[in-house]
Amino acid sequence: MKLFYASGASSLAVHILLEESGLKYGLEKVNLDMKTWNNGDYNLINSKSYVPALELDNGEILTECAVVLEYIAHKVPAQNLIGEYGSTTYWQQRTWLNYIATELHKNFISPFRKGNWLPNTIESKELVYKRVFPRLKFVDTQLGQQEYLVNSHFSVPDTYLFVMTNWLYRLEYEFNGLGNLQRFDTTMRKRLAVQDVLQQEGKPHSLQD
Ligand SMILES: N[C@@H](CCC(=O)N[C@@H](CS)C(=O)NCC(=O)O)C(=O)O
Repeated sequence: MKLFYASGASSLAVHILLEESGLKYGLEKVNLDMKTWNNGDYNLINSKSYVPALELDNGEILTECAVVLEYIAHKVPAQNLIGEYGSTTYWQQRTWLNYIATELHKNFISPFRKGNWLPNTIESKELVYKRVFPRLKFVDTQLGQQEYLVNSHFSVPDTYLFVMTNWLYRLEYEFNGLGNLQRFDTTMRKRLAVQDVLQQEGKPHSLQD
């Protein structure tokens, strides 16, 4: 498998999960400003122009972060990254994946973006924070004192939530009132896979135009 990624983007969740899974994988860095990668036009890989994209061993391309995450987790059932299909745990994890994709991830995207998906002006930063804060507050309350989102056990939606808390730091947003999420972020950063992946990806994709 091969992951098309941009440093610090939502593809980070997939990268972390691949590392946690123990599966063999390769990496291809995408330049999201130019929509290029090592072999040319990235739109020929994913015509939605987004990362992540996962090239499967048979050459097919899988897209949509939440779906790619679920796909990887099901490949390694022994790792317990996702509950058995149909179990309560599975549906709780699916609910979080959907919530993070639709309520958090997309609300982090600046309505004024030019060449960047994250807000990069004071005005757009404020506007985005107004949209994401109440949703993050909901997650913070649900998380409570648990270490991880579902049953206090590390699983697939935690990798996606970590991208969101990492963006809070990148955008220099306040964690005011989000103490549980801040603790979650610290817990995630202690995981070896997370440390390895952050080091591998290096400096995040620029917030400049
Ligand atoms: N629906 C897609 C959205 C992915 C997405 O928004 N990716 C961002 C990075 S976090 C991106 O590639 N943006 C490039 C652009 O907007 O041109 C998914 O869930 O995977």
